[in-house]
Amino acid sequence: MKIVIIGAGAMGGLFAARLAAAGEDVSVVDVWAEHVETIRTQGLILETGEGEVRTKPAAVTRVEDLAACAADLVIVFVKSGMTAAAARSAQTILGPVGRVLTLQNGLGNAEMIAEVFGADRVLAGTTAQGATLIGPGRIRHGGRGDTHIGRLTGPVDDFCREAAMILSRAGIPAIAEDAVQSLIWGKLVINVGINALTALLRFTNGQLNDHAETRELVKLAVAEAVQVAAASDVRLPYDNAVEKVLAVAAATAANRSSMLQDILRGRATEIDAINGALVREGVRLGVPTPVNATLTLLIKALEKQQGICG
Ligand code: KPL
Repeated sequence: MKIVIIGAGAMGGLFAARLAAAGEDVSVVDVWAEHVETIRTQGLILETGEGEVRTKPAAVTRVEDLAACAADLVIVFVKSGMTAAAARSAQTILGPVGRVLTLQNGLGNAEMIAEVFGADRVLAGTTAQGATLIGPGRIRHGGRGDTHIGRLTGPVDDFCREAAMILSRAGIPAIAEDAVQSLIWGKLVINVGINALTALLRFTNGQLNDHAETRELVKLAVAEAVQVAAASDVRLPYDNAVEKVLAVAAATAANRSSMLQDILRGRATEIDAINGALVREGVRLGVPTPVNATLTLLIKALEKQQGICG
């Protein structure tokens, strides 16, 4: 399978490195010229608990430079604010029966891609893998966990199963599943509970468990998310959402959430696709979400104070 990853930050870089190390035909597209140049000249280095893995996937800053590529699978790993643009740019590289996979955080990414390619060609899901972008050409593999992928519409098919198998063979255990919205909301609720709070407090994920006050804030934010999910008729993939979120925070204790990493690197966060999206869904469905509205405003104020344009 010819694979192109758009967005070679922490997660895109991790997937690219693992797929390339497994011998897959993988290329990356990223707007950060220094990162791309480093991958091209020195390779992409993945730091793991077992040592460094060095690979050299093809790397470009513009999708057009892969024009003749006819990819079988495009994986979108850009920040959610860039999803629509990434999907449009993928039109020039996706092969005639190729599909686009999103494992991004937040709501609405799969739907934005479906607007360009049609829902039948979209795979979506979640990953519990964790990674940090250390610098140009260098990624650190953090927490490990399962990746779940399914079709945006309809039950899993051979393509979906093959994509899951290729990822699994590359050391990213992946499962093909039917209930894509349940997966996406399941991850959304986790991000709602962890990301904004860790970014505001500059806490690692694990530190949320250390204080009664932060556990209570997680509980309040997550309770709203559970109510919005129920009003959307989405069944979450776990029974006790607060326990689940605190367990994920414990399992990824040393991680800096992606939102904290964004704030520390002076980049726009995914607040609009996470807590902000929940607030919008709450308004649409008549479910109050005051805690998430407050978290959204606080992160937006923080972005502005740091001169970050959303
Ligand atoms: O998905 C994550 C993120 O940081 O975006 C979690 C699960 C919170 C892990 O850090």
